[in-house]
Amino acid sequence: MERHITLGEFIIQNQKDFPYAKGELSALLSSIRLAGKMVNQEINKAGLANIIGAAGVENVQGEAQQKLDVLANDMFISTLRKRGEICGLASEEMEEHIVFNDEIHSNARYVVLIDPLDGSSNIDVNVSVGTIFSIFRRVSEPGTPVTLEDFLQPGHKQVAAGYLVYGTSTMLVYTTGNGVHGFTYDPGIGSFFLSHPNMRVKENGKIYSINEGNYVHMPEGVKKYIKWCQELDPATNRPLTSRYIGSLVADFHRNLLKGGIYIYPKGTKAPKGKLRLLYECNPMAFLIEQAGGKASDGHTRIMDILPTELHERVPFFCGSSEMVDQAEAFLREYQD
Ligand code: P6P
Repeated sequence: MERHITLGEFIIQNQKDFPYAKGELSALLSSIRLAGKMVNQEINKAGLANIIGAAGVENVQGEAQQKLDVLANDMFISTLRKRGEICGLASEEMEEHIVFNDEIHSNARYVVLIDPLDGSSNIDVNVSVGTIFSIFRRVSEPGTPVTLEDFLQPGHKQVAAGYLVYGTSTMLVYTTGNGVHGFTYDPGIGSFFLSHPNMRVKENGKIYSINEGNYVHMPEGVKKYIKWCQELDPATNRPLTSRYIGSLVADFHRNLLKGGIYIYPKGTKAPKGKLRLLYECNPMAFLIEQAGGKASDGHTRIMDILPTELHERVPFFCGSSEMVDQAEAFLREYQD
């Protein structure tokens, strides 16, 4: 039986997808693959080992930091540092970006932004969590220490983005601007195999994904969109289905496969929304656009937003293009 191609073989076969790179981007994706395998192993053990539960410290978001958050962050930093491809890294778990400014790294051409373990509050209840990454070419001069400006680039400058979803199976899904490709991990062999080549999201879908517990805090246009989703109208395949896992990577991945929209709007509780532009919304926006979908803050294309702060939040509407268009129409109608 013909076996599937591995991630490593796929990267080699598609070197042409990595413009300008002399193999650096390929090596970078390979180190993310390695770190993903290590995190996956820890997550699978979490139910048994004593690393479950809060680490007793708070991260920059003021959230109780799960031990696996800390572990995942450390694993990605140490794995990425060992390869000479990046000159700096920013993470949800750290207030400031870190500079790799020894001789080898300060001449590297890429920076990585990462949410090492998104949805980590779900770990203790055995719900899928994920790692999200975003890769840019540096804008500062090689040979000099990386600067904040290297990280504050608009999403359309990304050279690669992707996620690992640690679920019933572990998958790595990424894009370099040449389509979206999904790889499923076989722990018995220790390799990721191409299982979802050229992933495309349906233009329209039946699933809307939003935390309706925040309904009273939402803008009027979002409330109207939710009610529209729930109306009985067979002609437009309504009512839709509500699915909300509370883990962005898991909700996004399901919508990518089945069609749907994920919304985290602004609200009185969260004036700018909850999700982070740089290491959650931008990478997911790159992926969904490469799969034929859309991502906006309700008005502006996510990847056109010029970042001003490392941890800035934005409202997030992402998924099937016709569903994002419909939600945006309600926001315009109610001037939200
Ligand atoms: P809420 C996890 O904390 C996260 O960043 C996303 O993974 C998830 O979609 C969202 O927040 C859940 O937030 O407020 O609905 O619990």
